[in-house]
Amino acid sequence: MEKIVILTGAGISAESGLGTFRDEGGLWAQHRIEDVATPEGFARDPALVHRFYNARRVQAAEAQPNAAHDALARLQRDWPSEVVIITQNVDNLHEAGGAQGVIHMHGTLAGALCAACGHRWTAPPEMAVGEPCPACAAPTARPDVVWFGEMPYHMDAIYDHLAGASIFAAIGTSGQVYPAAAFVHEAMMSGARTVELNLEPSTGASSFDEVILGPATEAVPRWVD
Ligand code: BJW
Repeated sequence: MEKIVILTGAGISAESGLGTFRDEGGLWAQHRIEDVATPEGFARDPALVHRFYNARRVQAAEAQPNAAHDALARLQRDWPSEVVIITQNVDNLHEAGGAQGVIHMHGTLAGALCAACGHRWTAPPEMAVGEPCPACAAPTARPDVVWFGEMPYHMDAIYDHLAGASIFAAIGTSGQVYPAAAFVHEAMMSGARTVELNLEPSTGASSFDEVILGPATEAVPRWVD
């Protein structure tokens, strides 16, 4: 059966009101990556990191899926082939829009993770420093997200999907963060047709067979329908 593999990034949630990372005024213009998105930053100042993710958890809880999330869920429902959605996003807007089986390669704001024993549980709206792990009681609860220098989640399943892809689409991602930035090459090697949908051409745009420019809420429904 034909398989469509879709990789999404922060740009698909931008029109739902969630900030991207690298656009002008984005999250990385306001926060130092080393401070809030590395294990070393968390070890240095866990309170700062919790404040950063607590604020984003509140914003994400208030956000609604947009026409691009809805269109991908529709594609999954209606297209007579397998449609796999891999997201780098830590929000749950694909699921809220009705998508199934979404692969969260950079984790999710909804999750808490014990840095000591690896136990996972549902994050409270506000995480605090020193919160005990429900499994081992260590005071090492952290957001269940993937920081720089850590291994993204579900990589074996992702590479299996890319190896079987007939179509690969990257939506709203700048192509600056690996390993996601290299998925287009994996898909190409599997013989997939590759397409980028973005507001502006990404760093790796020249690697794609086709580039469709425009806001996700317009470009994605047009591509799907
Ligand atoms: C719109 C739009 C609209 C706007 N409509 N579009 C040197 C060379 C190569 C690699 C490395 C290197 N040094 C270090 C590395 C590895 C490192 C890395 O990639 N660093 C680079 C900076 C160079 N990567 C890692 O450490 C990763 N782990 C790893 O590599 O493990 C080893 C390994 C090896 C081999 C195989 C497998 C593993 C981990 C990376 C973790 C990234 N974590 C973050 C934070 C997650 C939690 C959180 O959300 O806070 O993930 S960083 C941040 O960037 C977040 C995102 O998921 C990720 C990607 O960002 P994204 O989604 O692309 O957003 P933006 O803002 O960059 O782009 C937005 C796009 O949308 C733009 O293109 C806009 O045009 C567009 N847009 N509005 C359509 N309305």
